[in-house]
Amino acid sequence: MDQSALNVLLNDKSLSEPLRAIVQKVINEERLSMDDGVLLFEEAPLGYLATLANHIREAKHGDRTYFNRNFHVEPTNVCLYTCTFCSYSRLIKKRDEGWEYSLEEIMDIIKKYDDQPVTEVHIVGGVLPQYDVPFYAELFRQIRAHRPELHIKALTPVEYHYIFKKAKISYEEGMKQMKEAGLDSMPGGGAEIFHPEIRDQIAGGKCSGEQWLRIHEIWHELGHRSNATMLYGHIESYYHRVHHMDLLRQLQDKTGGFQTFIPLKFRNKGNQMSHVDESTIIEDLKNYAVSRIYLDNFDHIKAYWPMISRQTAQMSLAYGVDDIDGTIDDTTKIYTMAGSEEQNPAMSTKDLVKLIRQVDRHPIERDTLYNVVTDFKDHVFEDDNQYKGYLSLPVVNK
Ligand code: V47
Ligand code: SF4
Repeated sequence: MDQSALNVLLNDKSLSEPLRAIVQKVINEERLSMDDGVLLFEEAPLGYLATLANHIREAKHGDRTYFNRNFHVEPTNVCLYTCTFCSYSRLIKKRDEGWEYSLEEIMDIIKKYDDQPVTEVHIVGGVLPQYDVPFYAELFRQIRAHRPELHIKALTPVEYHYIFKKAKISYEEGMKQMKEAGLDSMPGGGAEIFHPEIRDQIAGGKCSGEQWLRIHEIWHELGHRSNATMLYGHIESYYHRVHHMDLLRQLQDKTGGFQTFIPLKFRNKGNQMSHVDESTIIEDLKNYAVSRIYLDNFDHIKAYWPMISRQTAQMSLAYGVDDIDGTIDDTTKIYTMAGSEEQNPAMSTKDLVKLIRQVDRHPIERDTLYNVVTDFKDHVFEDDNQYKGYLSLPVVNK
C-alpha cells in the first residue's frame, strides 16, 4: 500500500506532536485510544483526516464501493416511546394520524416486489403492543415461505427488548425464536448514543445502551451478522461519540459479528429538538473519517444517502466510506419526515452506478452479507452514454 501521503503528514511540522503520533499508529496498524479519537475530532484538519481515512479505506477495499438492492417496510409509525429526535412517530393518543399495517397488508407490500431483483427487505418501525413475538415470527415465516431467497433484515433491540419482555422470555430465547422463524440479520438502528448522560435525554425510555449491545452480542453468538449506527450532531460531545464507538469496537473484538457502521446525521425538522442546529457537511465528513480511523475492526463504513443527500454521499467516499446503501424505491419515511433533501428517496441501479463512477470509484452490487451480486467495473448499460461519469457529456441529437 502506498504510504507516501502518510509520510507527508508524518513530516508536516505544522501538525502537533500528538497528531503526528496518530499518523505513525496508522502506519503501524496500531489501535487508537479514546483520547486519540477525541483529539482527532477536536484538532485534526479535514485534509489530514481524509488522508488517514482514505488510506485505511483503500487498504481494505481499494476503490470498491458497495450498494445493494433493497426495500424498506415500516409496519407502523405509531410508537409508545417518545424519542426527542424522532420526526417520524406519532404518539398513541394521535394514532389516527399514523399507519398500523396488518400482517396481510405488510405481505401485500412484500409481494409488490415479486418481479423485482431485490435481495433484501429492511423492516423497522414504531413499537406497539399488537406487534409482538407471535406477530413478527409469523411475518418472518410468511416472507420466508413466499420468497425464500429474500434476506430478512429486521427490527432492532428497541423492538426486541420490548416484545421479549412482554412475552416474558429471555433475550437468548427470543432471538432463538426469531432465528427459527426466518430472521437473517439485524439492522443497526436504535443505537443513538449509548452514554446515559445523553441517552436518558433523547431516547424516550427505550432500551439502554447495554441492552442494545447485549442483544447484538446474543445474535452474533447465534452465528449471525448485524449493523451498528450512531445518531450524531445533536446534544452529544465528541467524547460521547468516541465512547459510543469504543463500546462497539469492544463488542466487535469479542464477537466479530458487526458488518457495517452507519453514522446517522441528526435532522431537525418536525421533532422536539428542532431548536438544535444540524451539523455542517464538513462535520459530517469529519465524522465519517474518524469512524473509519477509530473502528479498525469494522469492515465497512456506510453513508446512508437518503439522509445526507447524494452529493454528500459522493464526497464521503473520499473520507473512509465504502458503502452507500441502496434504497431502490420511495419506501422509507424516516428521513423525509425529518427534513432530508431527499424527499423521494429512490435510485435505480444505474443511478447508483453513475453516482459512484462520477467520483472515480468502482461500483459493486452486493447482497446483505457483502457477497458480490454484480461487479459494475466494466459493465456497459444499453443506453450507456449518460452513465459513464463526468467525462461523458449528455449526447445531443442533431
Ligand atoms: O434508530 C430517527 C434514526 C434510525 C432521526 O442497518 C434519525 O443498514 C436522524 O437504523 N434524524 C433508524 N436520524 C434507521 C437505521 C438504518 C438506516 C439505514 C440503514 C440501516 C442498516 C439502519 O434512524 C433510528 C434513529 O437513530 N433517526 N429520527 C432524525 N430526526
Ligand atoms: Fe419510536 Fe423509534 Fe421514533 Fe424512538 S426513534 S419514538 S423508538 S419510532
